[in-house]
This record gives sequence, structure tokens and C-alpha cells, in this order.
Amino acid sequence: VNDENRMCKIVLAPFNGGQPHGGVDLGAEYMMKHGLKQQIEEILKWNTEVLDPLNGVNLEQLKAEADEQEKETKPKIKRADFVSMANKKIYETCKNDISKGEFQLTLGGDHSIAIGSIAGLLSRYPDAGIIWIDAHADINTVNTTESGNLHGCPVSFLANMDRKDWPKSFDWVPENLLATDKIAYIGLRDVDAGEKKILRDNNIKAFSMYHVDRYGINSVVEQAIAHVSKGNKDCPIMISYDVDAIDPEASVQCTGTKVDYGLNNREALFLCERICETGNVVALDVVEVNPSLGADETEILKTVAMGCSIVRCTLGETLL
Ligand code: Z70
Ligand code: MN
Ligand code: MN
Ligand code: MN
Repeated sequence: VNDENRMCKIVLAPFNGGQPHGGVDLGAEYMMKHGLKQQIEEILKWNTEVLDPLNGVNLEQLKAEADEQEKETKPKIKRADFVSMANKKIYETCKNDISKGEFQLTLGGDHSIAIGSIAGLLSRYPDAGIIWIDAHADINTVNTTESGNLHGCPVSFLANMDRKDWPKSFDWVPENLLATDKIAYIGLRDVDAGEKKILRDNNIKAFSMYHVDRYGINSVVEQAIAHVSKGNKDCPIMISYDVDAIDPEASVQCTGTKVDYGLNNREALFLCERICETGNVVALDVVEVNPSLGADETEILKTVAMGCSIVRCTLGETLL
């Protein structure tokens, strides 16, 4: 790719229907207000274009209608129809409005939006490897989920697990599925029992905080890259980054499911820098930034600024 003409397509995904908290839909807006687009243009010298797949969709109303209806029906999976609709739009935008060679940056929103973003990425790069940075594995199936929140399930949807049991209202399937040997996790420390079994049964590569402590972040990232690349030195790589991977005390207080003892700030950004350095990173999600959960302006600023730093490091800011 010609360095002078690098294009970053910024996909806004202000969606909160995959989990219980309001406010995570504001994550994209806050990162944009923090100057993310200008930073990408002026510091990194990339061209940018904003895509807004949910523009014109009355998200608040659709969510209220879903919740009203589900008060009576009490489905096991919450807001399946709403999550399906939003992700289909995100998927189609990522698939149709981004070309090979352009960077796909998706700003959430909760982590359910990765169903659409990753499905879209896989339409261009079917053999892409996914590095999933999270305190959680987000691989519950419709049968294992205890919460019914779809932000805890995107990986199982992408891999088409338990497809026959999906709610009828989740009415589309990505054309290119995610193979379970093309994902690696970093940062795990709050994984449900059912998820642990899925990780074990499918032999999925997962680095918990134990492995970060045991081997160090450098070795862990190296192993994650090697695993998802499968010996292809040009294997396209996507990072799906849930900011709750990062330690709340270090910087990320404003997220829906805080878990103690996470990545420190340097570990959190180093992994982006190292994956960038491969020259193979083609896409990034930044999700679960929830400005409405901040106790004060400083907490909000720290979380939002970390979201923006993740983007800049992934695009190469700190590489000399
Ligand atoms: C739990 C579930 C989750 C994020 C919480 C939690 C999932 N495993 N993901 N916060 N980002 O509900 O399935
Ligand atoms: Mn998480
Ligand atoms: Mn939990
Ligand atoms: Mn997540």
C-alpha cells in the first residue's frame, strides 16, 4: 500500500442492545469528539472517511419496543431481532463500502457489533486471523449464555456454533465463518464455566492474565500472531479490542463489566504496536467504552483517551 494514500474507513457502531447498560452507544461519539479523526489524519497521515451504517435507524425506539415485548415473552436471548438488524447493517457496510487495502476501524458500541464488523472483514479476507482482546471470551452460545446478553456471544455467532438453536429472529448468517483456529484471545480473566468448556473442546488459543504474567506480553502477542497466521507471513490480522481488557485502576473505569487485575496501560498499547509492526493489520474494533459510567470527567477522559490511543498505536503512531 502506498503510504501517502492510506485510507482508514471509520465505521460508527453506536449500538447498546447487546448488553444491559445505556451509554455504551456514546463510545464512538466521545472518541470522535476527542479528535480521533483528526489524529488519524494529522498525526498518522492517513485519509479517513466516516461510514454510518445505523444512520436513520431509531435505535432508542427499537430497543424500547424490544424490551416492552420481551417483558411478556421473556426470551432466553435478549433483543435478538434488534441485535440481528443492527449487525446486518454493520456487516453490509463493512462488506460493501470498504475495499481491500483500506483499513476497517469500527467504533462501538457494545461487543455484539463485532458480529457485523468481523463478518464484513471476512468477506474481504476469508483467512484473516482475529486477535480478541478482552477480560471475557464472548463465546457463549445461545445454549450456554447465563445472562442472555448477546455481547457475551459474538464469537459463537461468527463461528456458527449451535446454529440450529439460534432465535428465528436472528435471520442472517455471515457468508464467511470464523474458524475456531483463527482466533486467539489475550487478557481473559472472567470466563464462564460453559465458555471454558467451549475453549477446551475446540482447542481455542487463549491467553489469560495468568499467561501475560507467566510469559510476558511480548511472548504472548508473538504466540497469538503466530497462531492466527498459521505460517502465512502475510496473513491479514484483525484486532477486536474490548477496553475492559485493561485494568480499571490503570485507565478504564468507564465500561459496563469492569474486572480487576487486567492489562496495564503499556501492555494494552504494546500489543497494538506489535501487531501493527507485522504490517498485516487490516482492521480494528474498539468497543465497550461507556462514557455514562464515569464518576467524573477525569474518568471519562481517561477511558476515551485510551480508546483513541489503541487506534493510533494500531495504525503505527509509536513505531519509529
Ligand atoms: C458474560 C456473559 C461480557 C463484556 C461482559 C459476560 C460477557 N460472560 N462481555 N462484558 N464485554 O454475559 O455472557
Ligand atoms: Mn469484555
Ligand atoms: Mn462475569
Ligand atoms: Mn467483549
